[in-house]
Amino acid sequence: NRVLASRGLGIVEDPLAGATNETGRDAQILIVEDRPEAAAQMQQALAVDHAVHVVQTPAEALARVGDEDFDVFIVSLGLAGADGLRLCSNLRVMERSRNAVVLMVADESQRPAILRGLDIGVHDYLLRPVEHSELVARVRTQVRRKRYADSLRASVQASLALAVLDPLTGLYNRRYFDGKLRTAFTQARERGEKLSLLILDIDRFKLINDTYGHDVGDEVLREFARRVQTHTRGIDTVCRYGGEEIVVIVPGTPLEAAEAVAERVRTRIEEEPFVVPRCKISLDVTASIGVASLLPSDNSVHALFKRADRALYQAKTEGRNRVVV
Ligand code: GH3
Ligand code: MG
Ligand code: MG
Ligand code: MG
Repeated sequence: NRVLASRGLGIVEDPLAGATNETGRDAQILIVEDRPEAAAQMQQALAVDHAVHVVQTPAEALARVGDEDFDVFIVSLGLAGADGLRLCSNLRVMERSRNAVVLMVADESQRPAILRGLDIGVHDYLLRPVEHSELVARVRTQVRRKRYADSLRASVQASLALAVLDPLTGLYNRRYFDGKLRTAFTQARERGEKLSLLILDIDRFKLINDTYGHDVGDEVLREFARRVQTHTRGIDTVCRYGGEEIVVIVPGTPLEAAEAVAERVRTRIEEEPFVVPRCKISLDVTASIGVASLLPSDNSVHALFKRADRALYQAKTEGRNRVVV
């Protein structure tokens, strides 16, 4: 595979490389057509290349979308007593189908509806009587285009994830933390909400590395990350700040409640030994935690961060394995 670029986000493979030999076959297709003969003809033409399903009403189509992923929808604009165009519009915006291909089948007399369809993002249309080879070719082209778009989307998402995640622990990295803390700070100020920050640091971690080796140290870091993540809430942001330091942004939470969170996390680390299965060792690990909350006098995130860092330093000097606010 050709390599496109490496911009500090890891190597991004060229998504076009796959698209060029994409055949546009083996798609999941749903035909929405209430004229049995027309439906059967389209199904027959497309079944050579694809898996083809047929329903008769928009309601049936929407029910199927809830359960299955389709690549292509072929919607008749001449459904008796039902609005095919509205279905097209729904399919284009619904989470489950918005990346799928939508094609319309219409009569020449329905030009205005076709134009409206194209305007709301329907990909293409076919005029009745539908010509088999044209149907097959248009579907194939759209499937190829969709797969290219899918691979682009996937590689963009992968790059974005790489840019904000720490590879060892899977937590957010410091780059992400810096931006997120600024945003949380601004929001809390604007809305008059509470905001707290935890800084956690493993006690005597260097000793673990020195005694058992760096690999065991890495395993301990992963387990540390897992426990902090598990014992905080979904809306809290857990990031690996540096070596064996984790920071947690705790929005909407005053100092006393943040202290309770910190105490719970500290206990969960202390009370269960860390097991490294590969080496059959079980280690007693503890961590020190500094906690701080936003004050009206804080001019920037630095003031908040500094207080939490000082609290952590105090926890270390007072004997470790403790929470200081
Ligand atoms: P304290 O209780 O004062 O925090 O003592 P400590 O030994 O934990 O503190 P110190 O900052 O002296 O040591 C941190 C160690 O963390 C030193 C560094 O080699 C190690 N470290 C940093 N990143 C990693 C990593 O990704 N993997 C491993 N295994 N070790 C790491
Ligand atoms: Mg240290
Ligand atoms: Mg440490
Ligand atoms: Mg440290």
